[in-house]
Amino acid sequence: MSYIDKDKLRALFKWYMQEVGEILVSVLVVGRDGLVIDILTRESDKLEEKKFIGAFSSLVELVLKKLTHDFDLGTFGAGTFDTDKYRFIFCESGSEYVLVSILNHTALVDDVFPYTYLTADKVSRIIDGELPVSPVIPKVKRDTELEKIKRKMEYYQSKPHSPEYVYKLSLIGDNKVGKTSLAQRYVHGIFKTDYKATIGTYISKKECEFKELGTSVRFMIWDLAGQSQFERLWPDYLTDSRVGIIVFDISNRASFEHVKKWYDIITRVALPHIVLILVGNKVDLNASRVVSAEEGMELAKKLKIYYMETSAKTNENIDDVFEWIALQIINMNIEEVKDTLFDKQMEEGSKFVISSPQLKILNQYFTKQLDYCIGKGDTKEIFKHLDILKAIEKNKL
Ligand SMILES: Nc1nc2c(ncn2[C@@H]2O[C@H](COP(=O)(O)OP(=O)(O)O)[C@@H](O)[C@H]2O)c(=O)[nH]1
Ligand SMILES: [Mg+2]
Repeated sequence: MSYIDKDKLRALFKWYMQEVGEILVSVLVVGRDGLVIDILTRESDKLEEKKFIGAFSSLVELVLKKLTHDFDLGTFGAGTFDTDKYRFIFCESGSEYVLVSILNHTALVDDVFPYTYLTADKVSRIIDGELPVSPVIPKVKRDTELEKIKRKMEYYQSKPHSPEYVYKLSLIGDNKVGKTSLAQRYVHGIFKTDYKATIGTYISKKECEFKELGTSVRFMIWDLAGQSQFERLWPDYLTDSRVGIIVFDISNRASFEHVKKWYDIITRVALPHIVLILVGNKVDLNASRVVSAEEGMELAKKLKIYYMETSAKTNENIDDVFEWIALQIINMNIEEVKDTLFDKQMEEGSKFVISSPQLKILNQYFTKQLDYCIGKGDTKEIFKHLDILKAIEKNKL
């Protein structure tokens, strides 16, 4: 077994416990062989830990047998098990490990599951050790209908967003279309052919910087697991998205046919004015293409969103997708145009403030981006934005 960053694991466990609350009494990572890799209990003394390892060990054979059976069938292993004192959630964490959460017997597992999958995904990446992993577990919102309406009203009444704001960007689409590859390519600049299936969701952060514009847009990227066993968690993970990238694989017809389904899912729970883009990935596989660029365009037009074709493998148009989104956001939030760069001021909570010369650059960006974006040129939306930009520019010069 290679080196495992246990400090990182513990930090992650602490976050997990903090977000779930008192009902989560212990967290363990266990190998497929039943060996405990690490454990954290709420009362952090050795005796307590032994007690939980004991409680767990009595179940280990039974549960691992079931999980092993699921593993062998190639399906995802996650399940609950109740004793009179505790509820256990067993969740596969990579192919070799299981995350075991020991909860108070009164706990409602449905409230805990979104965090469990997040934690399990991070555990597998920490053990993998190849890329940096943040131990931070963000809040996952489980809203009632009323809360949803309240939140939307708050959104309409709230102050405009500053460049300090972090935009929640959700990658959605069928399993295996390349969502994780796209995110990893953009965030880490790499492509691997053996990404483990995402468990629940995977989160990373990235700032899209425009040096010439003196500004940037920060993204928190939520890479959703598209497998249907996570279906009931999708609304929890997608709530509050401000950006959505709907991905399909140009060599997989079914993934294209499911785009509308994904569009409906995200628009139902996202905030108003979500920036959406449709991405046809794997253009390097042109020989086995079964969805034409025209079809992609046509569908995007119908949904009134933009279309781009990418390859996470060859890095084609990857940065452009995110740049395009960031520009949309800047464009939607331009507040004021000052004449020189030196006048540029940034108040707390203000929108993006850019100078006239910068506005020109922004215009250039938009024009450049238009070339990449298939089928966007003739959508009304882009012209509207360009017209607004031109109007601002005219008044100021
Ligand atoms: N040829 C090619 N393969 C890709 C591309 N993007 C992803 N893949 C492969 O498709 C498979 C699924 O990718 P993954 O990112 O895990 O998909 P996800 O389930 O949507 O997250 C992996 O084997 C990737 O290596 C691409 O642009 N071109
Ligand atoms: Mg994935």
